[in-house]
Amino acid sequence: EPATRHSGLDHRELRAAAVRVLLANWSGKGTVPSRSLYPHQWSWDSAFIAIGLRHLSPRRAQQELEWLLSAQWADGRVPHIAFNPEVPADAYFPSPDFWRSSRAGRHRGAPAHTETSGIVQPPVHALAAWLVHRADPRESARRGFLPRVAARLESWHRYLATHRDLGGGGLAAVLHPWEPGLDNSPCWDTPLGRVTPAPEDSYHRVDLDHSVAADRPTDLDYARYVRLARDYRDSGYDDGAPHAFQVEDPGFNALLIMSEHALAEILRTVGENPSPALARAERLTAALGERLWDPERRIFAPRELRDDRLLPVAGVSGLLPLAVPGLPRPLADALVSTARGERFRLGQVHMVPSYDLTDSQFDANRYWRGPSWFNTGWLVHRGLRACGHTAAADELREGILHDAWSSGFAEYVNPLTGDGRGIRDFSWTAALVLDLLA
Ligand code: 9WN
Repeated sequence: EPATRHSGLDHRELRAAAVRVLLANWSGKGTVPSRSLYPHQWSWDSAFIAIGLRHLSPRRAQQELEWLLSAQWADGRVPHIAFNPEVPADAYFPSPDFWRSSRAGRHRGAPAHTETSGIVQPPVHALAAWLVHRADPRESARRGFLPRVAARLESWHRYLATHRDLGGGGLAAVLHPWEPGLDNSPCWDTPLGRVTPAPEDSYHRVDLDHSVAADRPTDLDYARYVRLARDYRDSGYDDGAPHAFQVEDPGFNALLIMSEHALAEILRTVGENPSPALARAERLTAALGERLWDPERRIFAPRELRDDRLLPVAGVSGLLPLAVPGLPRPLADALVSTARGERFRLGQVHMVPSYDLTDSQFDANRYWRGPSWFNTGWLVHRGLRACGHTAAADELREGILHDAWSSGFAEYVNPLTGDGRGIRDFSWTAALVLDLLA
């Protein structure tokens, strides 16, 4: 019996429990990913959370996105964290006094009224905004939701298309492993390995006060994360400055393409010209195929810009283009067969492992080095459904719901056993469950 075949799950009970998680994590203006480990607002978390919240309260889902977008910088970047000033500074590291956005980011138009980080996360926001609008178009129109967010989303995408096209090939680059959201994935081991670690006595890892060390990135990873973030800050968050870490990630770009299509719908709905968003989507899709397809592993792979080469790795972000509208059929078919093959064993393990099961760097428990996460599972599910793989999509959906329930809405699970890892009552786990149940 495959590990993912389940029965007897009470969907009403599951929905009620997911709602309780989201209500408990609502901070008044946005939702924290976790009360303990992540007590501020995170960028891509809020997008996934809004996708779930729309089934509970379309208005709250709109507010979630509006609040995040109010932390946007004038250069267009949406910061990966919007800090809540009411939360003590030592509750999360790196804190506002590390990022110093209102001072160090002044020349890039960081807001003066609020503190944020200076890096970004995957652009899921326009997709989320469109899905939130569609959940209740009347409430959306009444509040003028789309007109409120359209210009901000357009400027966010323009920032990525211009300031972040560091490779010159039409894709957005990430400058820090926190940016693609898959922090310690083995995908980054080679480029990150070149970064000189910051002295470990120069900061304190608050994350280890809330989570098991074996489930989290190592101290050496953190020392390098700190170095990269400090250097970027000290350049005044200048995308044109030299960067020790510069990678084009397939997941980040796939989400950007999905969001460009959503933005085109948003622009059409508010009576504006959708062509710029559609043109960017087309260019990005072509560049994704030209620059990131690995014909040997039959998956999309990250391109390291320093040496201009594809990294020989298979991570879950390489499967996410499955959800890109209009991905050429042969590529979509190849991705499905890779997902079903020995590297990810879709249908035989719990959800979708974050990294290649056959690689020596796979670790079933440590964060993004192997565990299955609910947001990437949701995205692969969306891709399977869009490509007409209905039975596989249904099976993955059941698996996601079951794993969320049995793990208490864990942050991630061991793909081989389904055991919850990281913290519990994690917001996007609950939100995406609500979406799958709707
Ligand atoms: C750093 C909030 C975030 C997620 C990321 C996840 C983790 C932060 C951390 O938590 O990253 O941004 O402190 O480890 O990797 O995807 O957005 O849930």
